[in-house]
Amino acid sequence: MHARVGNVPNANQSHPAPGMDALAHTAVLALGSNLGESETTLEQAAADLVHLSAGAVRLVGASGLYVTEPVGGPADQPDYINAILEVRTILDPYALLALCQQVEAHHHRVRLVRWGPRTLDIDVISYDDLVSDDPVLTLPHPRAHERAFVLVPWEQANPQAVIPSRDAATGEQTRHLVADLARRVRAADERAGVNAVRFMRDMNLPKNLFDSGAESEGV
Ligand code: A4P
Ligand code: MG
Repeated sequence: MHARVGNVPNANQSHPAPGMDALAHTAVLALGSNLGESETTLEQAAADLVHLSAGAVRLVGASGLYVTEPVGGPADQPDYINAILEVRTILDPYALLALCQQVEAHHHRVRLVRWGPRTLDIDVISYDDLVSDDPVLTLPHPRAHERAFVLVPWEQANPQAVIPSRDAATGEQTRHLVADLARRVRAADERAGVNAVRFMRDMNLPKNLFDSGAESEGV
């Protein structure tokens, strides 16, 4: 992908908190945990994303916490807690990924088994309308469009959300309503007689993590 934005701060650099109107990009992050105190970990991770970025990331939307059945990975791993955050940011996509990995490390994430149990996973699900097949940062996340544990909370966080994709045959970029994809995966679950994604409760997040919109409205 060639989406690096010139002169944007790195996630590890310290810089003054920008005004809301400077947070030009919208990204969607998926959080998952099935080890340790998962509910607290996800809420703490949301705060870490804002604080460790020194304000270069602010929240604009958050789903509730969902209890979800593990997809793939070793048999008998515990259920996950999953959630979605919609953020505004000045970080470029790679700096945002680095920030997510920094927050994962902060919560003692270790990588032992693919899709194995973890204290915290943060995936970049989408970043503006970017479509990229870079293995370091594939956008949108390559499995997001088929995963109930992403789509159902995402629809809750933003019922109007869209996910971009590129037609493999024509190379043309298209967009799908997340709500439509969520309906499809829920229907498949119903047919299979499973309830793989269950709403648990709202996330407990302080208001100051959120973009108030005040600056851009001139308030
Ligand atoms: N990478 C490429 N694109 C991205 C992206 N958009 N976001 C690279 C984040 N990372 C991306 O990730 C492996 C590598 O993917 C990174 O080095 C990064 O450069 P990882 O976090 O180390 O490993 P992972 O999360 O185990 O791999 P992966 O392939 O992202 O896993 P998935 O597909 O996200 O699946 N079931 C339930 N119910 N809930 C879950 O949250 N999660 C997984 C992980 C499986 N089953 C689950 C859940
Ligand atoms: Mg991951």
